[in-house]
Amino acid sequence: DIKGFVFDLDGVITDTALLHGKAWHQTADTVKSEWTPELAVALKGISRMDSLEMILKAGGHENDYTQAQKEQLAEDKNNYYKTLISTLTPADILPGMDAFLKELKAKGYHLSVASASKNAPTILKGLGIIDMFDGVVDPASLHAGKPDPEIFAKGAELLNFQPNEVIGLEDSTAGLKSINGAGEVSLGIGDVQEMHEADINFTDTAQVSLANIANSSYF
Ligand code: B16
Ligand code: MG
Repeated sequence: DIKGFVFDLDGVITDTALLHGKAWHQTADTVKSEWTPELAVALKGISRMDSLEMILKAGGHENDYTQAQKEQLAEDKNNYYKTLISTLTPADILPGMDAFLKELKAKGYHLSVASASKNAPTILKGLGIIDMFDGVVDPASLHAGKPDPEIFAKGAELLNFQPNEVIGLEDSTAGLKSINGAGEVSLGIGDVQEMHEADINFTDTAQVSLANIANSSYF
């Protein structure tokens, strides 16, 4: 029986992927790596320092910066990103997700957040929904980020549920691998081909509801 839901944040509850992209684009320009739509997609769900490494690699610059310089680049990106997320309001919740969260709370499900973002609590407060969650996994506590199963395993642990008692929601392939590796039911939001590893797939957040989940071919 499903008793809880573990949510990714960026791309599932709100579209901060656009804001991450805006900030990383600036970093790519600084280090003279080409910014492409493919790179933007590949960075979804990837931690801050791993994202920076991928941007440096894209331009063949991975050995051009010292560790201290890399930390400075990541800090600059985060400072810019923080100004971008400071304007988030409840209007920035993706279509259908506010109604879905309310439906889950009304039916007594327990909810947690498994986001790679260290800014997750700030974002949830801006969106006005932090009180709906029983827990938020601290990404600083992880040994390995997505696609490792650890973050979604911890999301279920925070709720005191077994992996097969929760549904994990994701928009990234790295995140889906994490959910599947943790032994949870995976719900992928996005392009069918990109999300082919998901147990349940919806192309859009507006389609996510308990009725549509119950009617999906998985159940
Ligand atoms: P921060 P998610 C991820 O969030 C983003 O998708 C990814 O692009 C970002 O680099 C990562 O969080 C770290 O975020 O720099 O704010 O700590 O999709 O796992 O909710
Ligand atoms: Mg995401």
